[in-house]
Amino acid sequence: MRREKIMNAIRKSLPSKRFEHTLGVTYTAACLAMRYGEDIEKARIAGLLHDAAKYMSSKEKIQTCLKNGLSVSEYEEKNPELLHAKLGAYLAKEEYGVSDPDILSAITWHTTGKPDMTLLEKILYIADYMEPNRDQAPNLPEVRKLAFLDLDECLFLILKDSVSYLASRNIIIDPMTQTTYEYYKALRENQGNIKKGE
Ligand code: DGI
Ligand code: FE
Ligand code: FE
Repeated sequence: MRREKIMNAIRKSLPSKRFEHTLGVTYTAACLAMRYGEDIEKARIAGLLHDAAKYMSSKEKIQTCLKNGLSVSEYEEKNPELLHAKLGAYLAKEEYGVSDPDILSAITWHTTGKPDMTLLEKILYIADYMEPNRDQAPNLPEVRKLAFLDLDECLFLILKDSVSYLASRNIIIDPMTQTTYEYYKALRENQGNIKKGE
């Protein structure tokens, strides 16, 4: 499906607030793609479709995964909201005809992140967190500035704040969120040592 067609279909399928967020992610991802030399069109398609599965019910999320051979971990079973990421990639492929593996994997990992993300995965993860309609997260001004200066440093700050937010609200942290946080924390510490010549 062409981008305009995808946008019209997504506009119809999401509540207006979520569509506004979706456009915010799309434009923010496009800006980051410009900054870092990623394919702008891929960033826009990933942005448009990343939350496509957000409004399936929990039951529908689990059933759609099981029916289509997508894994559901014990954490995902307890927090089916997490499944909207891999189901977004599923809908992107099956309903919107997206076959590009870079786009599908960026959508799959946009909620938890994963260690050693590709450029497009980082761009979508960061754009989702900092798009202009977001106003709840702490440190947004710093995150927004860092995004254009140092992607890995920006990821670390987002992951640190997300893990402490989830912990402070007694929300179970998905192992992939935790592993991603530890990966980018270690990467940052190692790079710090290299800079200091250790
Ligand atoms: O879909 P969005 O709201 O745009 O953003 P998102 O895809 O980052 O999803 C945010 C939701 O995912 C929010 O309700 C918190 C939840 N979430 C993110 N990481 C974890 C998590 N929930 C649990 N239980 N564990 C996590 O590690
Ligand atoms: Fe999401
Ligand atoms: Fe989102």
